[in-house]
Amino acid sequence: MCLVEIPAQLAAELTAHLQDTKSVVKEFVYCLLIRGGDMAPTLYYLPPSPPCRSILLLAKLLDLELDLKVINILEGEQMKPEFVELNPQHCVPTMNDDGLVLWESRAILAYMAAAFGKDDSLYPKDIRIRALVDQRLMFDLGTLYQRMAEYYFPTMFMGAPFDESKKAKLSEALGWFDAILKGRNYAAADQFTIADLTLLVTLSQIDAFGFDLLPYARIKQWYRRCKNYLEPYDYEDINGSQALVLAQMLRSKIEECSCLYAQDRNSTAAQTSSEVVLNASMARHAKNGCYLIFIVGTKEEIVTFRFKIVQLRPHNVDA
Ligand SMILES: N[C@@H](CCC(=O)N[C@@H](CS)C(=O)NCC(=O)O)C(=O)O
Repeated sequence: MCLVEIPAQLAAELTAHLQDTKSVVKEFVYCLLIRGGDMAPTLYYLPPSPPCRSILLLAKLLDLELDLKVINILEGEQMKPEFVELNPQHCVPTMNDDGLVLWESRAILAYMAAAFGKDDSLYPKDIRIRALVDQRLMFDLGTLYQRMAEYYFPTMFMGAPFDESKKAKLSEALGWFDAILKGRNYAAADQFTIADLTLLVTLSQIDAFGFDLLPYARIKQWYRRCKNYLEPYDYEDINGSQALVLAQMLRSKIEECSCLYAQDRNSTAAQTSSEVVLNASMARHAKNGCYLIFIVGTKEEIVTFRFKIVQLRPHNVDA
């Protein structure tokens, strides 16, 4: 149970007051005190989701109890009417703190640090430092995380081939982040802030996906420093191991696509450019660009499309 701290003078006044009050009134006052301190914010989340991981890490740092509710987005649970009613954008993490419903992980981080921080070190009140923290939070949201997602997620979720231009965009963003870190131990302030937290979750995911971080010396030092700082706060359990879960999903998808590719190359060789019927899964991958295809039949529905494979592109996998 989370206890409310009552200043000593108020406690003394309350006790004195309760002593000459009837017991029914006493119970009412006790009730109010206990309820006020007992409501842990609810977090709707899924453990491997990177933005959810940042919220869990901050809760650990703040020693804040959360009422955790898993929403399995891989099973479409976020589309259940009661969740959409709460968050029309149906994404996790979503927090409900006594009726204040928030989503967008970086907004949740800012709220949690301001509302539950013992001091302002994680989200400084000094407006010039806070401006830098906010800029880094937005850099992560709109640039670094975004570019990581654009490069890896089409492959991880749909088996699309990697796009080299997206890789170059991610390298560019990492270069900017490396430059931001020039002369700094942490991303925005002299100490660890929520800017480091969200950037760390993104960076650890990029690392787990196998991106080469060697060219980014400052990032590598900062990465080590932040991991050391968070190690006593269940960093590995909450973030490190879950980043590997997504990396494994990516690897499995790559293997699945390579199999499809090999399987199809064989059938093409056997049938030497005769017509083939693609099943639904193959058709989906074909649509995602694994094959150059030539449609020779007419459409009834996707599973009965008839394609003539005229050329197979090398499967573009680099992780
Ligand atoms: N920018 C958001 C991203 C939230 C997001 O895209 N969450 C994903 C899981 S990582 C999700 O809930 N997807 C399911 C959906 O949007 O329906 C944040 O940082 O909170």
